[in-house]
Amino acid sequence: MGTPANIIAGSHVWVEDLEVAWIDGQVTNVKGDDVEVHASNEKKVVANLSKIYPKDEEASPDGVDDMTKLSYLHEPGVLHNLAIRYQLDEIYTYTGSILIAINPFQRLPQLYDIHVMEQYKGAPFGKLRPHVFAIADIAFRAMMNEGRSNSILVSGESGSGKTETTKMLMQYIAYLGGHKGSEGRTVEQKVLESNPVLEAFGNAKTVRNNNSSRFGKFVEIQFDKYRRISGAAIRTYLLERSRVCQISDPERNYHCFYLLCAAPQEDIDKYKLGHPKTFHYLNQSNCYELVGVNDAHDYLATRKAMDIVGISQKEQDAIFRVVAAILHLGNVEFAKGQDIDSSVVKDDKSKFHLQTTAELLMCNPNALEDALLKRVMVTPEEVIKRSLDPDGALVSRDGLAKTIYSRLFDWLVDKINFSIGQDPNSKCLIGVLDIYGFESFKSNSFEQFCINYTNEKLQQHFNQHVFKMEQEEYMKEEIDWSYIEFVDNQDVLDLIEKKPGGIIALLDEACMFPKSTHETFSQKLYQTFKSHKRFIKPKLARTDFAIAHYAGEVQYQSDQFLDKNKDYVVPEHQDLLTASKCPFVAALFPPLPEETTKSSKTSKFSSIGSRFKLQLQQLMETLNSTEPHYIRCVKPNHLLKPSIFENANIMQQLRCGGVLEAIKISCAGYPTRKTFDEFLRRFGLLAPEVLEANNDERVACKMILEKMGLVGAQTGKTKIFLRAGQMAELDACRAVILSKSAKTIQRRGRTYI
Ligand code: AOV
Ligand code: MG
Repeated sequence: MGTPANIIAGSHVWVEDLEVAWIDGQVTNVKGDDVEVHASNEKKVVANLSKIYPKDEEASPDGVDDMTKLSYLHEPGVLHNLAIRYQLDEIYTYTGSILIAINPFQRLPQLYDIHVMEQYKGAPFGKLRPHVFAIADIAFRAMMNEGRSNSILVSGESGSGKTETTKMLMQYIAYLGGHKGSEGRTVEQKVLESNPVLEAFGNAKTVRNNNSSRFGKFVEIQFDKYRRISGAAIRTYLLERSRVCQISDPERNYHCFYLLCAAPQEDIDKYKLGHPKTFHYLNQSNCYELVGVNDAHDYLATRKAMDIVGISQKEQDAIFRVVAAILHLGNVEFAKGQDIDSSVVKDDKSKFHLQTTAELLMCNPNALEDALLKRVMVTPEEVIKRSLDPDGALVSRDGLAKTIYSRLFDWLVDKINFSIGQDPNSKCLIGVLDIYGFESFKSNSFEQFCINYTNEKLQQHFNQHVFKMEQEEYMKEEIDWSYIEFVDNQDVLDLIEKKPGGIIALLDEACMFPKSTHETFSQKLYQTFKSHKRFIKPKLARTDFAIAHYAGEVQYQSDQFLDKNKDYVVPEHQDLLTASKCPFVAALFPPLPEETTKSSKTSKFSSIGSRFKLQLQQLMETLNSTEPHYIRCVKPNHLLKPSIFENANIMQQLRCGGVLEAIKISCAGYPTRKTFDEFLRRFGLLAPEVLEANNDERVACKMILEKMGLVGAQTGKTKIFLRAGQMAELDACRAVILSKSAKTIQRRGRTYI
């Protein structure tokens, strides 16, 4: 970001530091390209001139609310500005029209109460302190004024505050477009209450976040012609299924399991529950409780939220019965049977849990045992029952648990959507996207692959919006503009999703070919992408592969990729549950159409990766038809504690999210543009004489700009391009004129406005 100018002895500067990213100091000597700095931690540092940035000594001690107002725009300046604001509990900062939100890790209720909402309603952008409400307000007003759909994209790494931010956005949108004063369950109430329900079943404690969303979510709020909320649709993406059966310390399984174990005694007895410690699916980790969370209270709260979103008592009972059944199912263990490679239910304890699972799912216990232990093989000659060995039975058990849980989650989403209702006549909507952030763990599997793929897609959308579209537009309009370069990530996306030949396509191929293993799959990847810039074969790994993502390199373990990509319900499990006496359970497993059951069971599979890719494509199409707004959430520290601002870590997040490039572009460019016609309709009243003179539109716009003395604004071929802040200036003048004329009209005894 710009090389330093005029660095001499005595200059106040920022210099790179391994520990705190950037440290300030004063130059003591300059020798050629070497600069000697006396840093504020009393250390002497010698650094190359290109690594030194000037520090603004005149800068306000409280920082600036929009980075584009910084006089020196560079990484240390941006970071320092965020740091001083964060210490003052100013967690929001703009960079042009993008909002940066730094997780406070403490409740700040005064920041979100109803009075604050009132203030932001209709307030010109930039007039009040930066806020999520301001972003929701522009989206809402843009929709009102232009009749166009808008979307708000919330991104950031795990634990950075996306879900909390989304909740505030929804609350504010409900406040703006809600049915004020109406009794009962309004659309917006149902939308808001869908949160605790989906969180209970789709969120869990991870090492990064005590309430981590393990699914992606896009909420589409529909408005009627009076711009009131008339419907909503919630789309979810790829719930992490493996968590149901496998967790590692100190993480937890999905919240609903612990809530249910803390239910009132009556429910505990009904479902034969006990302490979470007694269940295998929960006791693989030693974490049972969350600080500040009361599971007993949350159980009741979840049921109340379920009431509001329209889930009946009967359905609620069935839902929790299924949740309990999964816990019992996880406790069924297996031992070697008499025949080779066969297995039996291990002991009385396991038999009890098997019996209880069958009771709760209302299916035949013998049929359940068979479904867990045996597979039916159909050969041209005969139908034979083959036994599974204890390991096979364990896989079968966990597969069943995962399938039931993911069907349950999908049922909840469908039910909520049905109960909220869609407005088929709605012409405009506001979409809010809260999707899992970029993940890179020690061990990364298919889930991380899909999550990071999603983030690549969104990053491209962001790039396209902020970078490509700006530049293309400037070039098209032939206005003065010097090209700013940025790194596009299309090559990573090609690597993953290209058809044929991308990783997902190769994975599908491997899944369809019965002899494939993760070894053959990895070999195929190594061969195919030998010279791909974004694909890396790690030196010491035999089957791992790495991708150079926009946010950094991630190494994936391929061993479960094939299994996890197969959305395949074992026919025995399917038949068992279709036959359940409980209509709720049976409905989770509708009978398969004739055709699929007849065709060969091994070669047909439905690919999770390909379906996910399709879902993402659809999401992108929806987003592309809207006017996007971006909120970048930042996680200030890994301890999840207030007031700790880890410089290097935050710098990395700003870099990954493209925030630094976006700042540069929005500063250098023209963040506001209006067609001549739009501009004249809005600002013609600033110069009525220009309109009266019947000038050509372009000339008229130019004359208005000149009259208002806007320096730097440009007139393109079809549009006016304004520098940051100029729109607000014009709006302020317009407001003065409007209020004057309103007064005149009122004085005449008639009120129009
Ligand atoms: P995420 O959605 O970005 O992570 P969350 O929104 O769940 O992150 O935020 C994590 C935690 O940070 C919350 O549980 C709160 O304790 C705290 N927090 C975040 N934003 C605020 C706020 N504005 N005010 C107060 N506390 C906040 V993930 O879903 O893991 O990618 O998968
Ligand atoms: Mg979340």
